[in-house]
Amino acid sequence: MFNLLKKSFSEAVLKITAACESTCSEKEIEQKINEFEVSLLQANVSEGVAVKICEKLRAQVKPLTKKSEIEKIFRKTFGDALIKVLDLPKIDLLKEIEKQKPFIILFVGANGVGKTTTIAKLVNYLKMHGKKCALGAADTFRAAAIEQISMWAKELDIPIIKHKYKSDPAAVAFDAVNYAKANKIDVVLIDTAGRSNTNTNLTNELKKIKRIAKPNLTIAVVDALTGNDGVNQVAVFEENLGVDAIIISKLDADEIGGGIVSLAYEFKKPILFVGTGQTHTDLEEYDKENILNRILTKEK
Ligand SMILES: Nc1nc2c(ncn2[C@@H]2O[C@H](COP(=O)(O)OP(=O)(O)O)[C@@H](O)[C@H]2O)c(=O)[nH]1
Ligand SMILES: [Mg+2]
Repeated sequence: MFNLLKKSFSEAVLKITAACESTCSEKEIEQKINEFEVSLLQANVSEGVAVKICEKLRAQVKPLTKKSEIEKIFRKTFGDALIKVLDLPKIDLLKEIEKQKPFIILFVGANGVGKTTTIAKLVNYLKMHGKKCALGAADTFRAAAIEQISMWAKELDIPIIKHKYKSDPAAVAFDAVNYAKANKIDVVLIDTAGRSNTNTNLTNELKKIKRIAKPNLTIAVVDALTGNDGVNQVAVFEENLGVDAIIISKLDADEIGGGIVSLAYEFKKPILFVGTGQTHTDLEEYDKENILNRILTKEK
């Protein structure tokens, strides 16, 4: 996990220490920090964060800094800058759910990012906390999507409200909410279709679902692997629909690593959970220290 970002960091430390005698010259420091900035960008860290981190390093690593001190300074400066970026507003989901019954969650995200799988994971989490859930299969764009979410509903043993393939997704959402009201359901999770994120039909469809279902929470699911495109995807949903929180999927498969840092920096919205696999138990609550440790832990 996060191997490229880890490597950027450990190589930057190695290169700068190798370039220095007992102390470093200003030119060497400048050159190595510039190289580090480029490697951060290559590891999907957005420009704003990379620039900030490197400014801090420039301020901390001085020409008379002892070679033996450099790794410590790099680690501390990089770690402090990252933890600041990863420190996001929080939503206490279980507490929010207590306030409103049924609590309605709308999931949006580009095609294939992991929305449906994430919904299954969240259902499992909510069930473990004693919440009664129901699903709205409002991705009516693909027949297979309705089958896929129906299989999750079966596996997790919860009700699902679905209509025919190609039917109006807003009508599915409407029925799911009414079902929940009539059946004392705590949480309704509404799946939606993802196409290209600039598709106007999809945007209008999602707006209609939102108008009709009146979700308490709109969650954008983003694939950790998409890097800067993930930032663009969320920006489009934020602009057209409004996004309250983010869930990042596929962290287990993220060999690069900067995506989560960029999403945190660009939106400063709560990241509720991270997805770490393909089964319904592969969901972790977002924990900034944990993410930081994963970034800073040396590769084996
Ligand atoms: N490795 C990994 N795969 C995931 C994760 N979440 C989803 N996937 C996989 O990504 C693919 C697309 O997921 P799906 O939920 O259908 O995406 P959707 O089109 O956004 O609904 C599936 O093969 C999932 O098993 C995750 O956290 N880790
Ligand atoms: Mg889906």
